[in-house]
Amino acid sequence: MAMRLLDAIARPADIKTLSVAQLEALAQEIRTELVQTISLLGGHLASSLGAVEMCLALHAVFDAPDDQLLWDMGYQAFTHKLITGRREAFRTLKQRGGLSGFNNKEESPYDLFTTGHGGTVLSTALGLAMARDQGKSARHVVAIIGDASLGEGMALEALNHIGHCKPNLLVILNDNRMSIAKPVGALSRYLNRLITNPTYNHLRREVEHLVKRLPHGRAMLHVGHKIEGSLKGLLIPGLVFEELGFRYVGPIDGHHLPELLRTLRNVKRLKGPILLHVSTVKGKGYRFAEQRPEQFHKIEPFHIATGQLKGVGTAEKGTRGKQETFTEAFSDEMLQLGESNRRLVAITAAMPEGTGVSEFAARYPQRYVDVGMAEQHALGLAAGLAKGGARPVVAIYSTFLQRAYDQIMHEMCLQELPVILAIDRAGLVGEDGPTHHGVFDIGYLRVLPHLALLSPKDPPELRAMLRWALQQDRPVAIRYARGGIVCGELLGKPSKLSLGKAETLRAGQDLALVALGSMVYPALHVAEQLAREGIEAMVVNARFVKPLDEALLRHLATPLTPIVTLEEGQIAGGFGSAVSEALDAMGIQGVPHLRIGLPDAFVEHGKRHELLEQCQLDPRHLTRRITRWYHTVRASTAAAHEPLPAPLAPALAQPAAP
Ligand SMILES: Cc1ncc(C[n+]2csc(CCOP(=O)(O)OP(=O)(O)O)c2C)c(N)n1
Repeated sequence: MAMRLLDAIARPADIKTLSVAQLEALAQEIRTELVQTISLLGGHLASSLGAVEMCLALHAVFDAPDDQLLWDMGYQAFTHKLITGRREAFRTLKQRGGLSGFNNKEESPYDLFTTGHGGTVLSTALGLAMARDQGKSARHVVAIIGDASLGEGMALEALNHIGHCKPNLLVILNDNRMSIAKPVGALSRYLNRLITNPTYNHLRREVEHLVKRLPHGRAMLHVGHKIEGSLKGLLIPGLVFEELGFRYVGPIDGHHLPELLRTLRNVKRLKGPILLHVSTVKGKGYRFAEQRPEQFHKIEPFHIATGQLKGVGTAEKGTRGKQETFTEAFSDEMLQLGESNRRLVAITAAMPEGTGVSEFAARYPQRYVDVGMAEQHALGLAAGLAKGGARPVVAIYSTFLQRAYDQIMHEMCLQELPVILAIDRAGLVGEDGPTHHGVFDIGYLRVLPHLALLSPKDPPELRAMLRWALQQDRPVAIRYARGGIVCGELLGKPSKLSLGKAETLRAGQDLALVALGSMVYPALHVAEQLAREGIEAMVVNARFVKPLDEALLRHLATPLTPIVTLEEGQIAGGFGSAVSEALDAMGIQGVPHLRIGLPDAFVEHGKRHELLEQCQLDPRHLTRRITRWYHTVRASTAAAHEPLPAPLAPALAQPAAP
């Protein structure tokens, strides 16, 4: 087999010697590699297919890593991975111990930041440009951002600031006219107009060129620009960016290598902030991805010849068999509730499929809002809707909710508004890794006054919680894991919910396993294993992180029953901490308490079940840890109750000296 050009590329410098024809051939090899790899492993595909030529052209023109190329998120920059020394490891993409599916600073000196949240790159690029300008370096800083991500609050804030500072900074707008789903927003409409009506841009360049040659041409041009300015955006593409302080260039064809190379070489010489608008096609070069870019944004393993999924109908990883997932239950329950409750509004921030609201959108389009990649706005909007009498449900991934923290506090909780947060992917999400694990929400939500924070043990209980939340006149947040239950068989219909009340699922006098959400079924499993050793564990489905079931805790504390709290979230500040604080506040001391959850570390990527195992949250490890802990506690309490050796007893009976 002939050696591929790609196999000879160890670093970006290796593509600088290639002719345009060779670069075009390389682009095709890369597309084949992308399709083959993702067809086997699953993952993001369509965006990277659309950015192949752009990646190659950028590396051909700029000198990374001296020049700093920053990709927003990075799942669209697999070409960048392939030509920056990661080709041989590419087939480990998103596998445990393998390459990350995003930018990763640990992985390569060509990745400056580890990123997976959208819209961050303009701020970090501006910071790098400012740092450069404080030193003597002449390096170029280039930020590449997608059209949907440009609408993120953080990106718009940066755009505003860049226009103010006017650093030498090149922003590449990778415009494929798609978010994951169809893009929303006036900005997106504007960009679309720029791409579909490029005539004026060419005309303007021609006229400028001509006028400069006339006597007094430059002065005329100056007047011309003023007139042009007064004509506002009627004619001038990119005027919005120009008014913000950028020089707008484009749109150019992002699949035409000669045009890309020529333009990049030109803009490389320009000073100040430049916005280069590059038009690309999501899924380019692979028919099925071009036809179904939303599905191929991130896809499970598929057959290349047909574009069909290999495991059609299989459940999400980490889920038991074909049982319903939390997302499916949420989606279906929303459909039903939408029928009976005309005030129900579903809100998503650019994730209709992932969060399960697309069916609601199709059935009740008037009561569905996709705000685009704008999590902060989603929360503010929900608050306004709730104030106006609607019942908004914001369906959002735990990790992206972090963007809207202030709005949860300020717009939602402080106002005591009945907004419901349906927090999906709460816990370890799997292959997307540390940028996407939803493991902080318990800590950051449970400190907010007025909020009720719940977590269902299984999909049927999520349905019940959603129905319950709609009856409350207060802010409610429900967090649930990716997939479905991780072990055991579904219990029957959930018992009735009531505010701040836990549910006891199994009686036992030796210790209490107080589990939250996804950890309830594993706790039941552990209790069964303990029973084989003659240890009877009570299993409690906590249901509420806030308000906590204090009556239950008081009950457990008389006599002092050892408590194990289990949660799929950071231990620090989490559910176990809430239990400790509550015991402390009630003046209950001496309860042996083991807090099980996630460590104070960013957990890497891998399959969800692998990560649960790695973090010792799988049934096998849980059983071992809890059994061992229980025996230690028993041994130490037995020792504490043994009569003390005679000489020590009186000494300890004395009050301590001040
Ligand atoms: C803050 C944040 N919100 C939501 C997401 C989920 N998400 C990942 S990619 C994406 C669409 C990005 O579209 P665009 O910027 O146009 O890039 P493209 O994939 O089209 O190249 C969304 C919504 C995210 N990663 N970060």
